[in-house]
Amino acid sequence: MIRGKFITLEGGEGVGKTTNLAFIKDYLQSYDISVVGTREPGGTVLAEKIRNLLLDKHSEAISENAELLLMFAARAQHIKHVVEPALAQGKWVLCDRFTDATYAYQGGGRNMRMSTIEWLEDLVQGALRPDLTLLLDAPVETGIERVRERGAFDRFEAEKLSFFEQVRRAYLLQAELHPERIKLIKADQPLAEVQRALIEVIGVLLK
Ligand code: Z5A
Repeated sequence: MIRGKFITLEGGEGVGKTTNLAFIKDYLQSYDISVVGTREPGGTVLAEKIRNLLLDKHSEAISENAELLLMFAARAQHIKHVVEPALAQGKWVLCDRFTDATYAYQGGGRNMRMSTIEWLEDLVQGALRPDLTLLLDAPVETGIERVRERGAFDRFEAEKLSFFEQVRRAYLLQAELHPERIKLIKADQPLAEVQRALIEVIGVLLK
């Protein structure tokens, strides 16, 4: 059995990850590829419970270390029960956020050490890395404006503008560090243009 491909979608709030995951899934299925769409944090029953712990606002502040470890605890469950089994069965896995989000939010946003994240990445993932990462990039204000229309903010969405600027910078740094894997897509253009760019990049994997 040929192992499937692992594609991740990344970017700040409201850049269009969820919208475009559905679009890419349909596109790949039109090529008779079996696709599993999933997300992080989450993707399994236990990991979705951890997601709720991470996104809900609590009276007790979550420490930065607890936040980082909960992200990787959810990821360990997700890899073991969803990602690895699907790839081994030859399915393609499309994931809304993965470890680049940890580098961006916990590393960039919270100023945590990148070397600590690297250590956890090796521990939890072993050799697993995405085959392709689509980084949707737009000015922070554009994404926030889109998300604002949705109403109530979660624990991350309630952060200050400067936090999201740091997240964006850290994502762009990840793209510079891994140009083979991470493809930058300009997300502040009409959806049809974004999707044209996505198809162009994904086409390389289909060849
Ligand atoms: N987090 C972390 O800290 N560390 C980690 O390791 C991981 C995650 C894995 C949950 O993520 C939180 O977890 C997240 C980071 C943290 N923090 N926050 N906030 P999430 O993925 O659930 O949260 P999100 O980024 O806020 O997702 P989102 O708000 O759903 O954004 P999106 O999926 O990128 O956007 P969308 O829902 O597809 O689109 C938003 C709206 O814009 C919608 O109305 C679309 O129709 C519209 N849209 C999309 N594209 C366009 C274009 N091109 N033009 C116009 N309108 C558009």
